[in-house]
Amino acid sequence: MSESDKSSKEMTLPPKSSFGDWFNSIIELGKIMDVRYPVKGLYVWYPFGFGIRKRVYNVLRELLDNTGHEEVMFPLLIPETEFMKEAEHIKGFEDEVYWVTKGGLSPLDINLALRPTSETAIYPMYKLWIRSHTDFPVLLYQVVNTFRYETKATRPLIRLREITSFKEAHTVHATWDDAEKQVDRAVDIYIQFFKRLGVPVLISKRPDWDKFPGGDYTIALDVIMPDGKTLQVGTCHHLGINFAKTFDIKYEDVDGNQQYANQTCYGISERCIASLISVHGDDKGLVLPPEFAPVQVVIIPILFKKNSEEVLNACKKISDDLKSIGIRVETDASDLRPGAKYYKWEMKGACARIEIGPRDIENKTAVVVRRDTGEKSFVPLDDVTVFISNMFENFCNDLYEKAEIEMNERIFSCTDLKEVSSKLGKGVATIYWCGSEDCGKEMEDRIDAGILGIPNIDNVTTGNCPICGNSTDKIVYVAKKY
Ligand code: A5A
Ligand code: ZN
Repeated sequence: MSESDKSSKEMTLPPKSSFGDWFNSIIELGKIMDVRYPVKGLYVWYPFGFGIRKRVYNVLRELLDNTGHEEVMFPLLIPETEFMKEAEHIKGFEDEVYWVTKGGLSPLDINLALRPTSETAIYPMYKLWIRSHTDFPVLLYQVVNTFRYETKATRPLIRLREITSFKEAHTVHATWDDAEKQVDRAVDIYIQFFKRLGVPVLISKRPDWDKFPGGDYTIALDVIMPDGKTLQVGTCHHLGINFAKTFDIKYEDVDGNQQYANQTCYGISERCIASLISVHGDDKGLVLPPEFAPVQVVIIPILFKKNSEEVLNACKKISDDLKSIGIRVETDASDLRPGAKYYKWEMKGACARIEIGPRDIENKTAVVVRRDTGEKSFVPLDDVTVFISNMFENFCNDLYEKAEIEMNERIFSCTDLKEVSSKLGKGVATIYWCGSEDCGKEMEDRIDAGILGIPNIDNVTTGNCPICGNSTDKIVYVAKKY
């Protein structure tokens, strides 16, 4: 038995109500990542976890490819001379950059940054590629690893020093308005993406002091995690012409004049998988929508001396039928007791378990147990395939609806800061805010929590800013943030 098998054998999953411990344990017990790699903030994907990751990113790629984006690949190393060009951008990232300073034993002529994000790698090339208004829109993305020397506590999937699954899109447009429309489209794509994961999100416009360094504004997606804290799972930035000026990205407009290009960028990391696991998982382990479960159905033969061959044959038949319609099935005929097998496959988030024993053979039925609800059905052997495919059709939507109800129960509309404080830790509070930075920051100090931003919902009522007392129709989300 390997070390990791031993350690996970000894571990049991804490209840999800102790979310921090639950999350750390499920990363190991669910075979998502090995956290024992000897560099802080770097983790190793297990094959099972990577199977989930692969399927999640296939969906992300599909959504981008179907909306006119093209995938590319830029270098990991960025020369210091390019990195240092955009003043705001540097200010935002300089504490977080890893530097390569030597080649072998010799110091490099120009130090090289490990990309913390790729604006300064991509935009010098955009300068060369973009010539005319007919080149627009440019819609490129890449899925790469990026490096950020994070100083807050690192955690697998949530705060990494090597982000392994950084999807960044970088788009170029003629006008500011065109770029604004692209930001809206990007937000829509991300909402659809999270819907495919069954994960409801909150959308808000970040306050100016929290926008992307070098951008005009940022729209962010946040997920309310089970402990009531929010996780920023995606961001879409309008970059205006700030980077175009720095990197000299110009195009010839219809009248033959040279203009600076308008740009956007938007990113998603493996935090999307953190939210997938955290929102749906339960006290027994992973719960995954069928699209993302490496093993969708597990068949468990209940074997006694009597009829064991018939039981195995029936299992084989069902397994073949399910495979023929593209379902990922595993038959667990190992020596473990049935209870131990249930435990193992519940932990791994198999969406359905099929049990077949001698009595089932006599009745020509199988027992089918649905992972998320625990619902048990007796299904005629000949109908199992149809039963499973019907179950899977609604599975993700059911998860989404449940999660959406839970999310809405965790949004509290508040009228004063005392009320806000009493709700933080349970979820997100909304409160009026005049919009001034002074009031915003004082509010954050007083409640010891963060402003997420102004939600994209029409607010028709007015109220008073809790700091200056001025009347306003703006409300903000505030929360304890990851
Ligand atoms: N170039 C743009 C897209 C960019 O870098 N935006 S960003 O800085 O906001 O990062 C994009 C997303 O990556 C964030 O919204 C967040 O969800 C995720 N992210 C940022 N730092 C991370 C870290 N250290 N570990 C995991 N995910 C991170
Ligand atoms: Zn105010």
